[in-house]
Amino acid sequence: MKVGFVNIFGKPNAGKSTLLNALLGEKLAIVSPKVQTTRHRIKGILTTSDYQLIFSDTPGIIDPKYKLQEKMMLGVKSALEDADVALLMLDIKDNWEENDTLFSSLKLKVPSILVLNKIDIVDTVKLEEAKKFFEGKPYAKKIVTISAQSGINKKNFLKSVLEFLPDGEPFFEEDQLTDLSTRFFVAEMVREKVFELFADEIPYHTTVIVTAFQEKQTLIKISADIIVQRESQKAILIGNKGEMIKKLGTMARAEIEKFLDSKVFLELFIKVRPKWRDTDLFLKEYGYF
Ligand SMILES: Nc1nc2c(ncn2[C@@H]2O[C@H](COP(=O)(O)OP(=O)(O)OP(=O)(O)O)[C@@H](O)[C@H]2O)c(=O)[nH]1
Ligand SMILES: [Mg+2]
Repeated sequence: MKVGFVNIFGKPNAGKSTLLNALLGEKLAIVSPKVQTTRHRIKGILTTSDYQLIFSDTPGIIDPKYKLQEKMMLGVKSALEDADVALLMLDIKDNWEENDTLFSSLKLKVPSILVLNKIDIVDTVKLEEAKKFFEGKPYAKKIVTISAQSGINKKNFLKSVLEFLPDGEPFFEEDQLTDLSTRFFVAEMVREKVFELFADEIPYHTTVIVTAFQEKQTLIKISADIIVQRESQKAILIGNKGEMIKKLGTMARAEIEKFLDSKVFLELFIKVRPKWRDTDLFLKEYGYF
């Protein structure tokens, strides 16, 4: 049996989370058109009788400016350390030189595959140019071109990955999909809607934590805190006569019900915690280790 950690790296917005979801056939990681959506390393496990692949989605690599971002980069670091194969992913429309510099700086000792994503938005000429640019780079043992959003040829994709993996014993039970809790994914779904509904600094000053999760007879009752840094942000989240928080709740609930396959009662509370992004105690409380 082929077994190994297949960790996805790249700049923010490359499409890493979209790829993880496509590979797993399940929406595990939240996705948004804004940068720095993912803040944690998220494992997605794919097991058959022939292999167990433990994929990891990671936060987009950045130069951290505050403590939350430092914690985000710790998730990247741990994934760099235990990868058996690295998937180095970029948005084909992004700057190739910049990505080249980033991928070289990772100094990977394990085989890595260059994944050119979003090929649906370029013509074949551009695609060939990109392939030529990356061909022969030491970190590009192989080049794979995909559109993670329109759907990938999973069989082909996995074939490229399996080539580089060792034989081994599985680490996880065959029906285990991830190593993170349901509460984590629920909080993420609320956070995804914050990314969708609000602009500017709001998504970046916000986090979400589930504070109660009770399975009742006919539904699941969930309470979550939405944490912001300032009173003015709380007012924006609430909106005129509460219309924004209501909209947020409705959208998040729909997503959570799909994920849990159950009716859900969702209660949201907004809390102001000045400078939570730079305060160790808050970061820990909100799940950023
Ligand atoms: N056109 C197109 N858009 C894509 C493709 N893959 C992802 N996207 C979009 O690109 C944006 C970013 O996707 P994500 O999966 O959130 O990117 P990410 O690399 O996880 O980003 P961070 O979590 O911020 O590091 C989203 O709007 C996706 O819908 C693709 O193949 N084609
Ligand atoms: Mg992501």
